[in-house]
Amino acid sequence: MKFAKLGIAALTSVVASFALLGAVSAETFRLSQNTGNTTTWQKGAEKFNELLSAATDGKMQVRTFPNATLSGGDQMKQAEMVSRGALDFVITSAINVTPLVPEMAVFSLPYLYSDYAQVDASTDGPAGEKMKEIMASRDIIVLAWGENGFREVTNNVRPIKSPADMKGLKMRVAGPMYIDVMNALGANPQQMQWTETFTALQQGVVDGQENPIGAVIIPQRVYEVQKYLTAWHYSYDPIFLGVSKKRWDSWDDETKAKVQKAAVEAMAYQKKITREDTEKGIAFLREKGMDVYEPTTEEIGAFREATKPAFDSWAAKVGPDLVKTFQDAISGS
Ligand code: X2X
Repeated sequence: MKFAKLGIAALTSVVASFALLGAVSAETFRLSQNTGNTTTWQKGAEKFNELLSAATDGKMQVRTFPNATLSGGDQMKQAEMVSRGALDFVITSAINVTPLVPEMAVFSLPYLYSDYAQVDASTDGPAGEKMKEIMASRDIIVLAWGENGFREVTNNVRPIKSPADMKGLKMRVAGPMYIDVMNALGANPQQMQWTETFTALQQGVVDGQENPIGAVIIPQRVYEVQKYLTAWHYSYDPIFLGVSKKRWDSWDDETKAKVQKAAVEAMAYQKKITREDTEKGIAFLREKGMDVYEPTTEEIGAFREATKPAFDSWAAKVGPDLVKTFQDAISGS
């Protein structure tokens, strides 16, 4: 009897120490993303955690911090933090990385892309690989491309059907290239953190903004504070799931393979739900009371023409060879 009790006690303590060991060897990594906790970015991040912890029997966990809280709400600073190893993972969009890696602006050059087939031909081919190399040289390992999407313009003043309609509108933008694009259209751009934009729109500090429908406008309820939307598809914005080189280099090949696989699957899922939500998006926004305008091919041509000075100056900045790599992928699609 006594022995049996002792046996159970010993067993319990062995089990407890194993549990403890397990707990000690489990590691939680930090992932920053700069949209709210309802977006497809967040869902992609949560999927990544789910897949990675399943692949490692719970030994690797990823905690996601939305709204760029780890960089004090500064969406551009996340890339710099990942680059120096102050953050493990990041999900962010191309434009936010341009202060550190100007070449990332190539994706979002105005009217570079017309459709998803062209996008996929570049992210999944040599153009996407080239960008991964450039990012790795700045100590950010891009594990997989995901999608923010084609950015559409919204405002509270009037329907936008031509470049002239943009004149004088106070537009919130995320990054430097979009300032030049808005200036080319005669608007009055202002760079602002995404986390501050909803209130700025609500209070009329700015008249409008531009963001993708499925990934951001719907989940962050932009329709509650904006009347007009024009689906002008003026700029495509990818997101990526990246890891600091410092962290990446600390892992053995087996761990790297698990992280890579979880990232690729999580971003494929994120891209899929983003496209689904975007497809249903215009009908949804109309239901919510937005006045949605879908420009004709000629009208799109006029926007393309008007934004060409910004295309040219940024193409020069990112480098003609890189632009050509992208254009080749697009024309081959
Ligand atoms: O700030 C934006 O507009 C957003 C959320 O789309 C980006 O991060 C670029």
